Amino acid sequence: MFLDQVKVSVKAGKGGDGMVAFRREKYIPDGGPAGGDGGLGGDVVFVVDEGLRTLMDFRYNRHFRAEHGENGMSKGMHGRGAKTLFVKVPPGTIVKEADNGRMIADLVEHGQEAVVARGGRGGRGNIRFASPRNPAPEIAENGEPGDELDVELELKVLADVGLVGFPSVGKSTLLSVVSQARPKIGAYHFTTLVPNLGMVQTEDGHSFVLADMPGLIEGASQGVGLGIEFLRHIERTRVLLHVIDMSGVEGRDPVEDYYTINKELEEYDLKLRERPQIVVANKMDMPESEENLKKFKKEMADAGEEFELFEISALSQKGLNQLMNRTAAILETAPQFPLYEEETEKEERVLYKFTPENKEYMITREPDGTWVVSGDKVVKLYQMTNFQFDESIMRFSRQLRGMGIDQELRDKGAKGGDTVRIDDFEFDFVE
Ligand SMILES: Nc1nc2c(ncn2[C@@H]2O[C@H](COP(=O)(O)OP(=O)(O)OP(=O)(O)O)[C@@H](O)[C@H]2O)c(=O)[nH]1
Ligand SMILES: [Mg+2]
Repeated sequence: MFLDQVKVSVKAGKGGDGMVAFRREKYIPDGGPAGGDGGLGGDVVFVVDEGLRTLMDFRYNRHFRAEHGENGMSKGMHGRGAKTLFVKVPPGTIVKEADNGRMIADLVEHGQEAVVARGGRGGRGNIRFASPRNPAPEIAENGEPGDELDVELELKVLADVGLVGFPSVGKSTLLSVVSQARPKIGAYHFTTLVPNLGMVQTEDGHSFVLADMPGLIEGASQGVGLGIEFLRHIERTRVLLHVIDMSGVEGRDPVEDYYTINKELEEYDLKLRERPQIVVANKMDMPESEENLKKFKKEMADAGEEFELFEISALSQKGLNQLMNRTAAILETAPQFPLYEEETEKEERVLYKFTPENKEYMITREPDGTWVVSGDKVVKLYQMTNFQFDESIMRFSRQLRGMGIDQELRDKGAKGGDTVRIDDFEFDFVE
């Protein structure tokens, strides 16, 4: 199966907790604070690896967690920062926030990186809270939580090789026998309605993406049949495999087919005729094919048409290796297009840095009368408070007051003794 969309969850590391420590004995107040800061939590960074062509690796691995920063230590020692977690993605990967579809990054070039989840900063140790008025504070912050989010990865694949030809010549059949792709195959025209992609692995160790296109007919470039829609996809491929039904079972003439398809390609875009093209004589298992091929070769030679031709039978899987090896070899030297030729102009390609929304708090009331204070900033303050120390708790309540939360609670009618909840923490409101 060709995986071109996958949802993964990422979680950056939490910062290490700051430490409360004193130089000598804890109960000798002038010992001086000696608790170090926590280290930075690890970021989760997506990086493009040109060796990857699919999102296959994400099939069984969808959770990415960076490590936490190390806690601060006594004697003023800081905790170590955690390593960045690098997640490799193929070129052409678009990263979006799963919740709202917001684009985080459009990863195109080898080595390009995007920070998808940022690690939390380390909590400050008590050294940092010392002041002339409070020379031995029992205050330390816990580490900041790392970003946590689900992201949608989408691969905008650009096929390297495109299969073109009349309907029912066997394009989908060919794709199905050289790759894991399982396109619909049918004895009627226009079985294929949208391009199908498959990864081809040649026996000599090369790989490329092969696209099976809907059938072309005369007038396709003018919009006849399924027309222009997918000619755009063909335009992005670097090598064309022109599949011709040599059996003539449908009553068409292979020579005419050859000219008709090339005329349509040319009328759509002249450049398509310059693209390397291999002629694939298919259905060679049929009795009439041999004779038709002889005639085809002769007429082409007489007309001075030059191309490489491979005889195959997609149905009985004959001649496939030679064709695929040669295709891979041509690809090696075929011109490279800049990825996303057209889109580059339309969409601006920025590297989005992930910034969690810093919403201010919100106060709501539950049916049982509990006041609930929510919002990223408040919850973060709570999580970063070390509740083992009264001084730390007092600092927390000062911060809430500073944000105007006490006042707003009062304005909304909160009375002394009412329950207030922040995250999973409940306390009494004090007037
Ligand atoms: N005898 C024979 N039949 C073949 C061969 N390859 C494909 N077919 C048959 O030809 C018919 C059409 O095959 P598809 O692979 O669906 O053809 P297509 O080119 O993808 O057709 P569209 O999607 O309609 O454009 C099916 O009935 C296949 O079984 C072959 O090598 N030999
Ligand atoms: Mg098909």
